[in-house]
Amino acid sequence: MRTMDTLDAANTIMERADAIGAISEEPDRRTRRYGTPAMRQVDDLVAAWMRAAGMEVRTDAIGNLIGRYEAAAPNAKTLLLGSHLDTVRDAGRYDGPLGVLVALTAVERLDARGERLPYAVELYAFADEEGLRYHSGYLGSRVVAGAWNPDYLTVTDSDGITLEQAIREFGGDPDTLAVAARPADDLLGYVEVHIEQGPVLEHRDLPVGIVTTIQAASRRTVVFSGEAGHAGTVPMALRHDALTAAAEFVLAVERQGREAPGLVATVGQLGVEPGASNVIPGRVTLSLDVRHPDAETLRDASRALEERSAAIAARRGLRVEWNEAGIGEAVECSPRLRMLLAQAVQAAGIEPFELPSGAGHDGAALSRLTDIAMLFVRCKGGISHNPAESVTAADVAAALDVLERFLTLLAGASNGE
Ligand code: HGY
Ligand code: MN
Ligand code: MN
Repeated sequence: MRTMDTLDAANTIMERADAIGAISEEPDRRTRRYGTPAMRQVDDLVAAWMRAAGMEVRTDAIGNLIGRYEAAAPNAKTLLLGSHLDTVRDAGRYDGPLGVLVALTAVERLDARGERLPYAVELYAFADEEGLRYHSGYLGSRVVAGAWNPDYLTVTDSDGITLEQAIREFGGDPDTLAVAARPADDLLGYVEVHIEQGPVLEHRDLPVGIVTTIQAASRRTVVFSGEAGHAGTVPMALRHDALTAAAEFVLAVERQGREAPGLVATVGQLGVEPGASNVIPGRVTLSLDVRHPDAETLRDASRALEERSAAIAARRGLRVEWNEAGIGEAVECSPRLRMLLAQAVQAAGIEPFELPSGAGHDGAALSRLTDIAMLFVRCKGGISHNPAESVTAADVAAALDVLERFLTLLAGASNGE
């Protein structure tokens, strides 16, 4: 049974998640895109909590918020903790913020006890994990990991604002992003607490689980170009309707996802131009998110879908373009850190259970820089990317308890070096 003060701390985490969740750029749903005033508001709130927890606070060249809690002695190693504060559209309260808040609370409780670890702790509240505004997720953690691609800077959002402008307006410095990577020589690793966003822990009746791998993922846009025309005069047989071609392709994506074992494939966005009820759609842009535990299988599935889209376009007399998007390779979590997490879970009186992550996380980007590990927290019905996302204070207390035990075990295992 968790101690009362851990449960009290978990209740504070829930209250803080509600306070963060109340901040949105849209009046009737929870949305926080990179670089918006809503993100500034959340960063200011979290920065105040970080300072009150005894951390030195700064922001980096892309606007990640970073709190550092010094070690007991100088020249010690550093453990990175973190997650993200941006959201998808119409989001829940916990995807991202829960990880930041559990880590922040663990540091806050160290500070309250006047304790220092033999290593420093740096807490990253990443500025853009979901990629909602610029369609290329993990911008914040890519900068930290040294995986920044300057080509991103010219991408525009739905208002025509380039990422470069957005970074400057957010107080960042686009000119230094390519050299803003965090040095890795002092790192002990990166650990992220995150909701599972799936039903497995609930099914196993476990409050937390340890992540084995983060699956490979690709995100791109596909454009079908046909011929806009008058809805009343162009005979059906003479049309080059971009929307009906896209619709056929969307169903082909679903079929491929259903038929290929372990594959998931999603079209989440679809833009129809010119978008008038009496005009045959001339151009459709759709998003394509494809994932699989194995990157090679993912590449094969993407190739098959590209061929499918070309066949649909040819038969209907249209053109189709695929914009090249990187494939995020599948990422193994560190056996060393997983073993320490398992010991911490066991010591917390919970059965250690390992599971893969279907969702992408900042840890995948940071795995270029250092060893990573993730602790999943059960979420109701596995629902996420949905305002109905929900966790219990008891499970949050379990995660906090496990993280605190992990910090102690890491101190013993590393003694700061
Ligand atoms: O898309 C994902 O898996 C993550 O939520 N960005
Ligand atoms: Mn997330
Ligand atoms: Mn997410």
